[in-house]
Amino acid sequence: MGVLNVTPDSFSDGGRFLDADVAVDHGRALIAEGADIVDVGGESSRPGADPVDEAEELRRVIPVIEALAGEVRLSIDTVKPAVARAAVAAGATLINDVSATLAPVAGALGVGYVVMHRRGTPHTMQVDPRYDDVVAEVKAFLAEQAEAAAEAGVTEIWVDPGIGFGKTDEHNLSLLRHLDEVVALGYPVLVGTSRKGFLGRLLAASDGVADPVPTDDRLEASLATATWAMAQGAAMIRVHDVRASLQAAKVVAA
Ligand code: PMM
Repeated sequence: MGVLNVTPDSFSDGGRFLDADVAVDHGRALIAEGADIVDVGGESSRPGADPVDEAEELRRVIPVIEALAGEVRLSIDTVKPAVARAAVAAGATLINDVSATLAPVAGALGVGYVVMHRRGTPHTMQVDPRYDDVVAEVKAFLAEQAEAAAEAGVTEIWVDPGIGFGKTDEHNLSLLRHLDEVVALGYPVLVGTSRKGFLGRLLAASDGVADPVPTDDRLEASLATATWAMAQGAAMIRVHDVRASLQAAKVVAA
């Protein structure tokens, strides 16, 4: 799954693809690099991000989906029912919902659904997240939500532990360390670690420097975690760097 953020403020690519034509070109580049799915998002979910109103989100994503429909499978990264509906009408066939609230929409529309775990909202999620047992709690949440999605009529259900969404670096690492347990729930697993903050901090700590390694210098770390996730059984990885990730995927598959 290649990431196409049509936002001014996403953490690694904010502002780069805000113009619809530029976004469509980038989507085509992701397809050329081998993406099976392009995940179009118009509202940043990074820690501290401000919500976007519905009209603006629609204005960002719908022309891009319309332009790319028919060229690749499209998913819509949104938490708003109206945006999900319009995106599906425009050609998206997968709803990627970081709020875990849109299963009824996916069920009614007959499209696939990604249920992701998060704690809090972008404004609150990184304020002292705590769990008694992060792996057990995330697994229980995903199992419950996936069952609810099935009851809502969704027939294609993905689960995602939500790396970076209301989790400390240690929580993220625990979830990756025990990803096989998430896979054992029996649903196809999606994992997104690409360029995320914990990688920048982990590399900086290892180098003994204070500032996190910048987003554009996290490719190798992203590939390491994607490779790990695939080896643990993840069925899909959500990435910015499609070509390199696909090469890693081919080697893991072999
Ligand atoms: N991460 C981001 C956005 N959407 N969706 C899913 N299912 N899983 C993720 O890990 C995820 C997501 C944040 O990354 P971005 O700002 O680069 O899009």
